[in-house]
Amino acid sequence: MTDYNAIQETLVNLDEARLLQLVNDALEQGTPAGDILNKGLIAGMDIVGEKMENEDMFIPEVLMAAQAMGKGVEILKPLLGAEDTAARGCAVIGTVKGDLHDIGKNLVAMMMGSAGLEIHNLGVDVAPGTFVEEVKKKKAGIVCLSALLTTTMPAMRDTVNAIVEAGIRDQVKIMVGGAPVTQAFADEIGADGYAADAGSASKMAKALSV
Ligand code: B1M
Repeated sequence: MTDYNAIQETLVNLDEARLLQLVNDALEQGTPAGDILNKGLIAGMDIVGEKMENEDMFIPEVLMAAQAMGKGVEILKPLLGAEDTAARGCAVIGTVKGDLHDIGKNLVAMMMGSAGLEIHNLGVDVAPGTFVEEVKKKKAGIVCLSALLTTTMPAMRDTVNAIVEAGIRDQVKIMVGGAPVTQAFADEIGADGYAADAGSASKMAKALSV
């Protein structure tokens, strides 16, 4: 049986080589990739977050944990949620202005991609105007905004406003998500959808793109 605690502890202890070994071992044992991701890596990252908050871990260490998690996700990627390959529509995704967190956003992008959407990942610290330009350029039907900081949530509102001001609001559905974001906030800023995790974000994008 897969020892999820061991995966979490190894991530927190920044032992990347051992972490990747445990991820591979778990796959060999037949553990579903989604369980390794959610019960191992994401749960481990939550502990890193608590330690960061309590000042038991500092930015360089958190970055190392994030890198190790990224490599673990790379191993799981081909096995996560592959569905069909026919493009269902085009989505632009990015982390909003001022925010550098990208692990969750990249997971959302990956799940949407494997659900058949054509994804244009704009990266982090994306200005409202850049979202507008890319939606126009790619003729995207969905724009996905991620924020991990309470201080960058207003940049989501700014982005929605920029989309309205650019006169393209009726051409694009807006989805928002990230740990501090809620359905109430999504409603308040006029987004079309909110999803709490990558799996539900992918389902919602499929629903919005039909
Ligand atoms: Co930051 N950080 N961080 N950090 N960091 C948090 C978010 C924090 C909660 C930690 C804490 O104090 N407990 C806290 C935010 C507090 C708040 O605002 N409420 C925090 C802080 C304060 C900061 C800094 C300000 C610290 C400082 O400098 N003093 C700083 C800000 C930098 C900036 O962005 N301008 C900072 C920096 C960093 C690092 C660079 C070191 C690193 C990021 C590296 C990277 O991303 N490449 C980092 C990390 C790793 C974290 C924690 C530990 C982990 C985040 C993560 O990757 N989680 C985080 C604590 C935590 O979350 N427990 C923390 C795993 C990931 C899979 O989950 O991103 O939530 P998540 O994504 C989920 C869902 O949210 C959802 O789906 C994903 C998968 O299921 N989702 C969407 C995400 N986007 C979505 C979009 C959607 C739908 C769903 O639709 C479009």
